[in-house]
Amino acid sequence: MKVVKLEDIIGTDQDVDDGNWVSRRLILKQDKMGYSVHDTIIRAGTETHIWYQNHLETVYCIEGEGEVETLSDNKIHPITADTLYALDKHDEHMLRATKDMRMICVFNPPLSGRETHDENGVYPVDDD
Ligand code: 9YT
Repeated sequence: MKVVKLEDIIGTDQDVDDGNWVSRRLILKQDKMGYSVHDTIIRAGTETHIWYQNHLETVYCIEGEGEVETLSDNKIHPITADTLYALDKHDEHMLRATKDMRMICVFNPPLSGRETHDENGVYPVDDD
C-alpha cells in the first residue's frame, strides 16, 4: 500500500504552478492506478480556459468559490465547497475563481507529472 502526504509533495517535481493554479500531484501514471489524483488550488480572481481533449477529469471542490462556464452552451455552473463536476464529454470550459478554490482532481488517463496547459487549455496525450 502507498501512503502520500501533501507536505511531502509540496516543493517537489509533483508540485506544478501554472500561474492561475497550483497542482500538487499526489498519484501519477507511474503509480499504476490507472488515474491520477491532484490537490489543486485555483487562485482567486483568475479565469482559465480548459479543454481536456485527451483526458476525462472529475473535480471535487472542498473549499472556496467560483464557477465553470461550459462553452458549448454558455451555461454557468456555480462551484462552492462540496460541489463536484465531471467533464464527461471533454467539455471545453472556462474556470473562474472568486475565492481561492481547493479542488481534488482525478484524471483518466493519468498525468505523468509535469503537464501544464498548452495555448488551447489541453494536456498532451501520453503515448508511452
Ligand atoms: C480544475 C482544473 O482542471 N484545474 C487545472 C489544473 C488541473 N486540475 C491539474 O493539472 O491538476
